[in-house]
Amino acid sequence: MTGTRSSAPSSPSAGEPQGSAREREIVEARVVVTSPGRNFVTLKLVTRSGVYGLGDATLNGRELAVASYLQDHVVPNLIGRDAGRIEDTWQFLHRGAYWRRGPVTMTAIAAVDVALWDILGKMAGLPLYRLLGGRSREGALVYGHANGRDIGEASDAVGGFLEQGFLAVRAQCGVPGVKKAYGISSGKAYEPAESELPAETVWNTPRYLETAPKLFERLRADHGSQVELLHDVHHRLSPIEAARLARDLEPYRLFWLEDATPAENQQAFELIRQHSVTALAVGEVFNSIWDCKHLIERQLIDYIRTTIVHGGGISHVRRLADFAALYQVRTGFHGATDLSPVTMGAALHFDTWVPNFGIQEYMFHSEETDAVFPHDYALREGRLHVGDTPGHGVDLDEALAAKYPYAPKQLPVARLEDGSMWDW
Ligand code: GCO
Ligand code: MG
Repeated sequence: MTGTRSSAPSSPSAGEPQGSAREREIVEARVVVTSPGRNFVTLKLVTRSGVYGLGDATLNGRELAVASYLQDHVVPNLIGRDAGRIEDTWQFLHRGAYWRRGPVTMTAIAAVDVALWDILGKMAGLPLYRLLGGRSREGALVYGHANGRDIGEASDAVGGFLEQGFLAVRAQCGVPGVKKAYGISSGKAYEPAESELPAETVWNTPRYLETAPKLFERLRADHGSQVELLHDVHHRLSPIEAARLARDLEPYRLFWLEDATPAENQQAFELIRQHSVTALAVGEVFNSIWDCKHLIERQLIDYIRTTIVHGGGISHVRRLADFAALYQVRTGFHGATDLSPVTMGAALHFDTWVPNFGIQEYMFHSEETDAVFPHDYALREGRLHVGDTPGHGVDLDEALAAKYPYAPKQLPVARLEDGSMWDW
């Protein structure tokens, strides 16, 4: 899918300064959908000078909705624009669209925004973190995903991460009597969007509430007090159940308890706070500062998870992070494998700069994905380090990408044992 201006990219004319308005003109925009192990949507913007930028536009299970939003409604507005007007383009796509917010819109805007920041970095010859204000830390603390069918297996998996040098690990385990509990993979790599139509799973809250504290009791007994442990409830509990779990987990000193209850009702977190001092993280499904304004202002959470691809790009997430800093809320960006290496690269530059950084989620992409998206970030001693390649440092091998056609896959759904729909 592509949009072009009749004149193709050409070399800058003699006498024009590097990065002039003419050189910065966007002459081509391509939406690339590829499936190297899983689906990814990428936007490539090309300027008249030939410098290009990449933005991730992947929304798990709804990939083609974002691809169409970009191709049919955004790309025609980009051709002929000055790639240097990052803020104005953001405002144009957000304010100017009239229909604001929502995951599809904000993911599309993010793709444009990140591609423009990438172009700015490449034209300036600077890595993205330097454009944002420079390095605040040497590397970004990351957490890996350990899971097991039972508590013993989950503990072994945590041990495996510690052997690899991880300092922080998210732990999930199977729940007796629950088939396909959240976070437990059937294969080697955890990938929830497995089938063309959503897989049906069955959820049992009382069994889960019994199991989770036992998992963390065992993890502290097996691995001691130094490792940072995290856990994701994945939106399954009511506010009072979430409060009870947060209180029951207190002795095990979690780095955070994530998505304990759905957060559309931001006030719900007041109840959890009244009952526990377990640190709380929320926000991977948010796409705007308005989704978490109350949570942050009332200091109802400790970490905000909204990351660049689903939160309107660097330009919006930067505002969100600055707002969160006023309340000592720190970032803890979503980083599951359904966010492409382009998002990971951009997020890591952000993490390297942002003063109120907390942690970064990191799951390994498949070898096929890494080959389609060559990048210069690297894991060392539990932290991810960005390189000094200008821009966000992640590229797209379009010839290789073309070998992996789109394959429709959706996320699972959850029901209670009586058949009622529940939150997955
Ligand atoms: C996490 C997440 C993911 C989501 C996935 C949905 O904390 O990593 O909850 O695994 O389920 O990103 O597409
Ligand atoms: Mg999560």
